[in-house]
Amino acid sequence: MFCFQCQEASRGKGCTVRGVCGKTADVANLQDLLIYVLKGISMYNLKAKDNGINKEDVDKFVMESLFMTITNANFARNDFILKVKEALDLRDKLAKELEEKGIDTSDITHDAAHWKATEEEFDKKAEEVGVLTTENEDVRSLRELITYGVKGMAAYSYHADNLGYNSEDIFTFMQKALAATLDDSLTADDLVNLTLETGKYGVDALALLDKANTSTYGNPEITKVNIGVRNRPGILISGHDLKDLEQLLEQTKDTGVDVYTHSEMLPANYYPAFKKYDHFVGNYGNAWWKQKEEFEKFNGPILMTTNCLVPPKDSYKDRVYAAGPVGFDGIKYIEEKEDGTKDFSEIIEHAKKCEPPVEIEKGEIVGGFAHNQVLALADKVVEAVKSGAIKKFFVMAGCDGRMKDREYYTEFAEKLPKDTVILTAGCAKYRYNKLDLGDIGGIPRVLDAGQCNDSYSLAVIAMKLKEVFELEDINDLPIAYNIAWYEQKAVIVLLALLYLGVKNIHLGPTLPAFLSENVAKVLVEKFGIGGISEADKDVEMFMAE
Ligand code: FSO
Ligand code: SF4
Repeated sequence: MFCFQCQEASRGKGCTVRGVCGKTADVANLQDLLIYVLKGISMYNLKAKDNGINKEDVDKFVMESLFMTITNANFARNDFILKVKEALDLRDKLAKELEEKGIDTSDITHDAAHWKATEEEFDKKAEEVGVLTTENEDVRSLRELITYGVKGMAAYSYHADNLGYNSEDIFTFMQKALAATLDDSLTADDLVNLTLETGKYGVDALALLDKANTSTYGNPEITKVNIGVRNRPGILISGHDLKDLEQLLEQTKDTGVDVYTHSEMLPANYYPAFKKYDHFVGNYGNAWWKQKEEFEKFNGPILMTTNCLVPPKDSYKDRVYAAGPVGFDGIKYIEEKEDGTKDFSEIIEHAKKCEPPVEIEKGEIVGGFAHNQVLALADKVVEAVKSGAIKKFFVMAGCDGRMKDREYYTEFAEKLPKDTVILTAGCAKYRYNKLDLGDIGGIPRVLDAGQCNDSYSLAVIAMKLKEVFELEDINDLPIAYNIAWYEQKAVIVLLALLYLGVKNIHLGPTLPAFLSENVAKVLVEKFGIGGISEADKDVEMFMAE
């Protein structure tokens, strides 16, 4: 195996024996193989699209399969074996259909579009199609940067699609980008351009998900979220899928079972539509990487709707349920029914037999500062900037992770001058959302917009402020970007911000292992991308900018 798609890539280079995330070598290889078939499918499906044939089932298959390969989503060998088989069938069916329609596919010659193997041969084939098969380091770097961006785009498109919002343009782009990563005629410059285009479609995907979420559940509003517990059994729901949460809340009504959010599901508490449920208690625990201790203490069943799953301990494994792209050998999977709904009754019955959660924290945290809410406060915010009460905003969106060097973000937040405000989104927030950082004239110093996709909200806020202050360039605003990344959704968020023209983003705790020296240089020269050093020094550096 060779995998370097996330921030925790071993030794900052890549995992080669087993993933730091817990992914086994055979699963890593099968993920590569699945991506490889998806590229073959894309070649045919783009041809179909060129000829006016639109196959939504293929679009969705590609999107869902991409999502399964994201870090910490699916660790189950069998899920990937089945998916690769399905993918090969789909690819060959598509090729046949085109042939029957008299569409010339003779220019589709790549092995990804033609290879065949029995299930027993999958592992061997998988070893031949991994990341390292692209020998040129820079081309490999760009190809993977694009692929990871597309994985992130697929994840966000998946949630929007669950709520009935999708875009053919986004589907087509994902496949165009996938196919392009096997096109040897493309130069490094072509791939740089494709990377920027990935950012453009990233913006579209984020905007679509924002529309899906807010049209379905209302605009997030300032909310105090309880982080303590009640004395009834509970179900803990994690991941990012709001539709799953809605169904769980509906199905747990009047059952005597409470529902708590975990990690990236916390922002669900900010949506008006979920406030009507009395048994929706609040949030339990912290960012994904603390789940081993926290799931143990929760006592009740846990529903993982997306990543980030940490390989569960035997002591609570029987309480973990998977849905959507998630998978792990030996945990129960809740299938989606034909009509698109899910039946969570098994989890609810399980919960009834469990003890209530052990209290690990008490009190409340405040969030709900997505674009609509912040813009409703715009007068107050603008006034605070004009009067000098707020000197600078710090966008500290992104992800958290288990590495010790992420303590930097807590320290950085603590050391920021009192006249600064942190704008956050994603699980990165758990490094500072429980600190007492105070407020500025009633505006809290940590404004949480929501999940990692709600980083889009922060960009909307920035664009609005640019308008209000009548500035030419978004970079003239008093906003600095100190972003923490972990997995591939953060890659699409980063590419989206670059597409929107944001410069001088600092990325940490380390730069991606998949950026070659030359590709990193392009990002530095074109966009002023930088790393981080020490909290003290960085606070000083940012404040002087
Ligand atoms: Fe975090 Fe995990 Fe939301 Fe990611 S829970 S790390 S970028 O999945 O998607 O922020
Ligand atoms: Fe390693 Fe990250 Fe890949 Fe897991 S996802 S194998 S931790 S690089």
